[in-house]
Amino acid sequence: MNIDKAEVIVTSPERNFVTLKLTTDDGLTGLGDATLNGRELAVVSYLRDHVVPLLLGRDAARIEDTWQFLYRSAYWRRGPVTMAAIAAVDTALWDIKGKAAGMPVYQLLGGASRTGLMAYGHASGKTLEELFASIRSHLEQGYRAIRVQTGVPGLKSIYGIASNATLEANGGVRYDYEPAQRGARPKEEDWDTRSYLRHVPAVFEAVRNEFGPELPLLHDAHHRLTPIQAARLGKSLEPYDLFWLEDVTPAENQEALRLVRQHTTTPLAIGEIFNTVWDYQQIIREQLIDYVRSAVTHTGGITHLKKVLDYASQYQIRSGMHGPTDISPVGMAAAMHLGLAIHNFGIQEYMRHGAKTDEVFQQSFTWRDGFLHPGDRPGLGVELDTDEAGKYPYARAYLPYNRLADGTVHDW
Ligand code: GCO
Ligand code: MG
Repeated sequence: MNIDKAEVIVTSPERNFVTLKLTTDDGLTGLGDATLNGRELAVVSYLRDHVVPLLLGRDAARIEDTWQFLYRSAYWRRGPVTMAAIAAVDTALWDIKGKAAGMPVYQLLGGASRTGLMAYGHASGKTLEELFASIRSHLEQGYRAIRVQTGVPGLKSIYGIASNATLEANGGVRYDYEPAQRGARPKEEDWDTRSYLRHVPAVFEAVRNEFGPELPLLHDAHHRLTPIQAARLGKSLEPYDLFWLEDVTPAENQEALRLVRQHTTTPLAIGEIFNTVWDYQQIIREQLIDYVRSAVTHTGGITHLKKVLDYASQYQIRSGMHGPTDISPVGMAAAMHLGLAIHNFGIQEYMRHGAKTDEVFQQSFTWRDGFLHPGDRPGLGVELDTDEAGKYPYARAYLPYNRLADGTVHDW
């Protein structure tokens, strides 16, 4: 079962996706997600120019060996581009192994540890009224856990809050949150931490008053705070019993989380921009977080993320895999198989892809009563329609960024 063909497919139904498709000499195919939002073509080149030539003729059954070969032989380790490329190869090989065995990937990972994966969706609104409407609409869609993002008085636009500007920029397609915007330059947004810190606890109080104590609520600070500001936010949100508070500080500085932890019992989630176990080494060992946020797509695939999560499980730290729409249906399927199999599953982020994306990627997962299941087709359960994919060429798109009132570039 050798790899006979390796294709990198770029398609942009509603947003850009990069998919690696491997075909073996006995005709099995496997898919891997290599999408790196806003920097997609760097991974395309890494794969096409450097990895594909190495894959041809390799034994498709040797997943661990291929992972180690790609990681170690490059010499230049880690980083989002490298790890997204390795992830795509790894995921495609798991897909092939599942098809060869006639089993869904979760069976190969040890079988199901639960009947379904609780998922959270993104509710947002510039005003309380819009936010409540968004929460209600998510509850109607079946969500049993909800991320709450809010506008802040005095700020024009904040990443993560659906707005009319995004609607226009994306040709009238409404998203639950702001995707990378198509265009030649990133959109500039504004930020003011003091207003944010004053406003957010009041919003959570209002949400709890309206929706009661049971509903699990999450919030993403998107790396915008200093450690002491993060500590204050965690403390001020304690009365509202958050499921988690996400990315409170830019976590390249793992030590910063110690200070946050000393001051608050609000559970912390981190890791959507991490790409190896080394990014987690200290924060897991010192129990500075409660949830691992990495996506299979950005963390070296199923093989590597499973190792991170097994390490985390020794400290009762659970998974909370990244799942916005910039994770393709292939990456989402990989997350669902892994999440179903591991013992320390926590929650899965999930938002629906658009109708065009669902035509390009034929999927077999189910979404019932707030729970996801990857389905029981052999492999990942996703197929790519290359004719459909070909209808949507790559469209340049950038994530936005922030400036403070005095013009300083800020974390966004
Ligand atoms: C989340 C994230 C996303 C990221 C996006 C970047 O928690 O879902 O913060 O909104 O910003 O995936 O590409
Ligand atoms: Mg996030």
